[in-house]
Amino acid sequence: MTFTVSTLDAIEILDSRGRPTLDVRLTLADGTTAEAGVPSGASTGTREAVELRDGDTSRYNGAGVRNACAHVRGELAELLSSRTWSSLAEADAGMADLDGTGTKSRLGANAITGCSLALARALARSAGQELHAYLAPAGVAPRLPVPHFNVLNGGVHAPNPLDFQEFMIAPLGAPDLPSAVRAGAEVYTALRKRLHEAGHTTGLGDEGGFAPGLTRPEDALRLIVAAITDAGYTPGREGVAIALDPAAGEFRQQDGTYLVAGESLSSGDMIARYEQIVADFPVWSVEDGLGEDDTAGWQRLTAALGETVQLVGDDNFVTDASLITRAVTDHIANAALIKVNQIGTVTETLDAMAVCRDASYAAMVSHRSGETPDTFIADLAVATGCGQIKSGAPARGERVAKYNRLLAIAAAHPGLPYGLAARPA
Ligand code: 2PG
Ligand code: MG
Repeated sequence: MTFTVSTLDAIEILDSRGRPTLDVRLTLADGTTAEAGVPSGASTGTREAVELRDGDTSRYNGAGVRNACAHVRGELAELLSSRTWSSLAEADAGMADLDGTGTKSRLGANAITGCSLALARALARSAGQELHAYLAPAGVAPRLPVPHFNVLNGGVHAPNPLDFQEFMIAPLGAPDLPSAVRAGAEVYTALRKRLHEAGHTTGLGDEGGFAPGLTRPEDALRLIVAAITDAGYTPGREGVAIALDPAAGEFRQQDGTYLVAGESLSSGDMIARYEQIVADFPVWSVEDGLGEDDTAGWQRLTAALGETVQLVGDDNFVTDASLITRAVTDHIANAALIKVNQIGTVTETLDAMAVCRDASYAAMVSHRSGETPDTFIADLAVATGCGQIKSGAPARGERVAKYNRLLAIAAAHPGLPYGLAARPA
């Protein structure tokens, strides 16, 4: 299906952290319109596509995105309306070429991401398809993903002393998506009660999880296991399991050691710590367990735990098909986190997910810590059949918007399977 863009515009809006981001609006020549809100991360990999921020310290401490908006309505609008395109992939490649930097830093990865998301949405509408149906790659069976609810926040997402960034609950044993959402919300409520009774604050971090003044990750895990039981669920893969994103790059020191609860740990010590954690707690998945450049550590971690635990690369893979391809050769991790704005276009994101499928690596579609109510990632997760999504707590509007979109898809398509994608042997 060929198409032409007739108008493209963007305005500066606020994300869930109160920082500026873009809302992109696009019209196709056939009159179809679509919008997209652009997410923004706080714990970022060094090889991520680069957001364009104005740097004008008289506005939003320099974080304004007026220049990125100007590029949307300027160069990007000019490009997309200049000709007829044969596919989203062609238009995405055209935007990356126009930027010309390889990191999308000239026009802004935030500007290009917004255009790509809005264009994909418009093309789906124009074809009369739901977004997940439009995005589904040929030969891939769609599936409702296991939601990974981030119920306890630390690291750079919360002002508490907890070094690990995300403690998620994953209802792997739920029979269907509505039951999984219910389990997530019930455990979240039970955790609030536990924390309150133990005298901890129940204030929230950036992704809607509680941010108590805990220090040791094991103490957080103990409370979460208790909350799972309190809510009437079985802790573990047959019921509600736990997934961690320590985001270890954020507490890796100059000398290569990791500072956890005031203790300085080598890569080897960290691996031993994870081995103990997975022995003691129902942790089924660990993301960014080590820093992005700790390649030898990642190889040892994968050798030690890769057979039994899902090991997800985020900061080291940045949704980049070539980096994931290299990691497969290097025996690093067995899964990739997937964020559209980390690489900058929908097409490159689908490419990264295709690499995962070919290599039998799992893939988990992810929100960012700075979000808008945009629900694109819910459709992306269903379309690609990857079986996993993380979108923060089962609370706060910008987080639950994605889970609620999944509930709507589930209701409209009762035949869609739910759960982890089967990993080919
Ligand atoms: C992560 C993400 C999302 P941020 O590290 O996985 O949870 O955080 O968006 O801050 O990079
Ligand atoms: Mg991460």
